[in-house]
Amino acid sequence: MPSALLNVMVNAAKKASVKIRRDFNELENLQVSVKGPGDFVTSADIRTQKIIIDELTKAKPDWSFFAEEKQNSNANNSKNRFIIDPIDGTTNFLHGNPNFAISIAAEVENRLEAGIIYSPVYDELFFAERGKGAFFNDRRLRVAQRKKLSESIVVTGIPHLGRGNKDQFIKEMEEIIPEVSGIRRSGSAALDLAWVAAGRYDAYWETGLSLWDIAAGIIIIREAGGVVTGIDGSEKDLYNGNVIAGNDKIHENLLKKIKNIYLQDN
Ligand code: 2AM
Ligand code: CA
Repeated sequence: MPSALLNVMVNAAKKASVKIRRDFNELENLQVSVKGPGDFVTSADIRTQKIIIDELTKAKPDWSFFAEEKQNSNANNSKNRFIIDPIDGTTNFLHGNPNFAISIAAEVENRLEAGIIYSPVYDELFFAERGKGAFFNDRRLRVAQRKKLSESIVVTGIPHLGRGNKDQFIKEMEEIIPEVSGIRRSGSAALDLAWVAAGRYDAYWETGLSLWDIAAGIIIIREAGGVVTGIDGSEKDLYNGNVIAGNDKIHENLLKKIKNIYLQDN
């Protein structure tokens, strides 16, 4: 049975999604406008976040928020907070690509207690609570059980104009390409983590993220029996937005390959 806290988070995401889907369908018309869809998307992000925060505040008025569009709203001394990305995969959204999601995590006494990732267009909900397992809609989630990188599909982020370390990424690719069954790039860190939890990907790594991109995914992966750490293997590096995730064996194998490259450059 999902807890009251989880229900509040799911309801907030679903309420915001009604508007997101409407905005997503409007994008087609905006592509042809002179100004283009960029500003519209920014305001879609802000509007979505407001709906989510308003809903969460009704249920938990004394909690604080750590969220992409306004980094520390309601800043108080609360040890309880929601960590929110209203639209993770904004570039996909902007291009009419449905691969984006709402990500909401709840931290109680400074520890991750619950996480949800909801994709409004696919209508897929991934969620977890500490000690209660991870779920996809009503089904229990398990990470994939493959033990060899040679059988694995791994997903990552790719540097692009204005973001990321190209040289580091190319070194990583030289290591990883000859080892794996496939490499993917989806554009939403939250969905990448959810899909690793669901066994659709065997592993994921990416650097330079923010906590709101990954907080819900961290608890969902762990409750699905997976391992997620920073790229130096630590929890601190994970909370700095550098992520590697998979089942224990694949995580260990991938970490061995990526860690040294990462440490040379950081
Ligand atoms: P966003 O869509 O909410 O911006 C894509 O590789 C992932 O990186 C997405 O989850 C994306 O989140 C995130 N991302 C894009 N730009 C970022 C930035 N400047 N800092 C942190 N994360 C970013
Ligand atoms: Ca994001």
